[in-house]
Amino acid sequence: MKLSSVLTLSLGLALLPAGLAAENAERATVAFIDSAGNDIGNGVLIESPHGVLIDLDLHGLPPGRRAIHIHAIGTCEDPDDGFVASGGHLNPEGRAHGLMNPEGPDHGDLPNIIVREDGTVQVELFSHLVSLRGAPGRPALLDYDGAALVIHENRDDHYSQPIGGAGPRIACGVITPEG
Ligand SMILES: [Cu+2]
Repeated sequence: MKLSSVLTLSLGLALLPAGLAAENAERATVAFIDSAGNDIGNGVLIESPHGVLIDLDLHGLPPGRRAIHIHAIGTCEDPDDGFVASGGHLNPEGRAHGLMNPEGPDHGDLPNIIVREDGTVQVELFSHLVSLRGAPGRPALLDYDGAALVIHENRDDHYSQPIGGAGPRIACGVITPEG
């Protein structure tokens, strides 16, 4: 490709209306339940060229810093059993856990969420490690067995194995294709 056409191409991309890419981006939704089976809010996941934006609007959670991860199986069918059916972290390459771990992170790792005193949290997280439908180096959340977002009782120390000391699972939401 000639330099001039490269320049034209990059200019063309730069001139795209800012909202257009996001509006056309693939989305998934997540409806969360707690361990009593109560609705505690929702999330939206939006595919980007570099990963997935995770927009959360939750209530009914214990105040404080809580771990949240992407777990490998798209089910929250067992609140009475602590959501173990959602499996371990999305981790197809068997990496060590932890955003701060030199051997990590695994593909399910995310920063902690911080729940307000009234039990609510609104936050945008971003994972450059995953994709909704599959992309080079970024495993798909919407694969044959899906994936779930799982909130834990404790904060994630982002380092220790296997899950950063996050403790029991207190909430869960299945990542579901929109539409
Ligand atoms: Cu987890």
